Amino acid sequence: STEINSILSRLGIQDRNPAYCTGLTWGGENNQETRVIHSPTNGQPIATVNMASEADYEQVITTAQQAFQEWRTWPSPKRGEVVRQIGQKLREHKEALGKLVSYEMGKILQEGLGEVQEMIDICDFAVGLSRQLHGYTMHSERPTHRMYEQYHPLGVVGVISAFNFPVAVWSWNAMLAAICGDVVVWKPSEKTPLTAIACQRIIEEVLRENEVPEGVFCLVVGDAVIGNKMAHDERVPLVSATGSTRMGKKVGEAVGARLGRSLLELGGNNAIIITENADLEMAMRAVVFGAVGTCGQRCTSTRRLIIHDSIYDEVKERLLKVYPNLPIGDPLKDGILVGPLIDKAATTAFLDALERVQQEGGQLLTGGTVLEGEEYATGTYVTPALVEAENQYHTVQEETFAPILYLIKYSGSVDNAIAIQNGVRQGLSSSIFSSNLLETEAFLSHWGSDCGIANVNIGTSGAEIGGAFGGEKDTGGGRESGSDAWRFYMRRQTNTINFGRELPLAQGIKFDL
Ligand code: UN1
Repeated sequence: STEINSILSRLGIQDRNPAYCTGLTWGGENNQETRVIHSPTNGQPIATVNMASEADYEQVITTAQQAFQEWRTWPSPKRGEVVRQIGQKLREHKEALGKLVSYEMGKILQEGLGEVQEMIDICDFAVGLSRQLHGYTMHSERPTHRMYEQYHPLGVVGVISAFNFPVAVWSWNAMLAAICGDVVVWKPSEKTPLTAIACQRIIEEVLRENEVPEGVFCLVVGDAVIGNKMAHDERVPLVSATGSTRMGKKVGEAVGARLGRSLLELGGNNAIIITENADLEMAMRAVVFGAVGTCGQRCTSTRRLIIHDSIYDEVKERLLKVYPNLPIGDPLKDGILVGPLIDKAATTAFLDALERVQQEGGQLLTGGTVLEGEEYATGTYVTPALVEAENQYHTVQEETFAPILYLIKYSGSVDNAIAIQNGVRQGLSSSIFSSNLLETEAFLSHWGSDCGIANVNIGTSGAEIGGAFGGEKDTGGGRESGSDAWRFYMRRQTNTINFGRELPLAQGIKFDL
């Protein structure tokens, strides 16, 4: 449409100039492989991008390494000032970038704008942090000695991001890395490179005006070959990867084999527990947003609902009133709440999972169809599904990146619900709806939820950037975004300083020459 075209030109993405070779970005110059990016909203081609070759990758890493030599010498608050200006630019372009996210990825505009807001928020967070990269001081056991620790920049940080949050996850990593004095090489999902290019264009002017060395923020638009190179590359001390558990295991193994650091944000199988003491009105809002928001394609999407048997039928009925009336369609249209899945393969995975869970004994209550008609011509608009199931079903144990919500019954005390909630391989997000302190505190206790995120009376998705984000078990153990996640982007150094004229040894050792 003309609006999208004007957004593309405003953000500096032209079909004719896909190599994004202006100034501070590289890739796709050394070979001819191109890819046409289609919008999942209507199947229309948006633009053609050049895919980076291995030679392009080499060039990017070399430039990033050189940039690191200089960038690490900048005082952190000066680096923070650059990030502040990036946040400012993102504010100016929020509407356009949010729309492009919606158009390229398929999430509804409200969520596209929300994603850009997360970027702005992490910029603000990082600016403050740039004056607070503090370590501890300790007391030495030796007289006239002082001990403290420092956090120093690490080097090149590789960021592999997924299609579902095509820009926010980069910003969580890149803005923290930047104030920490690291340089970033970003490999976005090959399904959503245009929003990545738009980000590079948006920050480009700030980088130029502040004379930030070329290579501090790099972009490599490539496929799994590039991601794999990064994982094996000793010049990349930290690889932060978001995606499936299968992908994360490969990255983690490759990085681990060279004793590098990996920060993994992998699959979730997030549950909401609804006890007999829940405010159902409130719970329903959280459940529906969590299960069908982003068409079930958040790593924090609600996939399982664990409901006390005394209220099971009521919860089911309430959901059965809402689900058939969900407004599904063009995610850029006002009032739409559910957009399309990312592609045909995702649609097939959705249908497959529904078929398999029914073979295992699951009961499909509503949804599970692919919409037809002109408005839905891509064949990727689906009706969110509700399925009565049991936790141990193979299909329920897996993360299917689509809007399927499994209803699971529990009886007795909340401990039984917690056992079901924890009874999966993944450990990202979890929540409980209850007004009973004994139940909510049990859920948050040492023997409660085993997830990286555990919420009370809010849903599993939509975490704020201020907390550390990530999960346990098959989710990979990484923490990014808020709290002290920044420490992982730096190397820690312990310093002991002698300001006396003697040389006492620690542990009382005598060593007289
Ligand atoms: C993701 O799906 O990879 O908590 C990230 C949320 C968002 C981030 C999701 N703030 O749902």
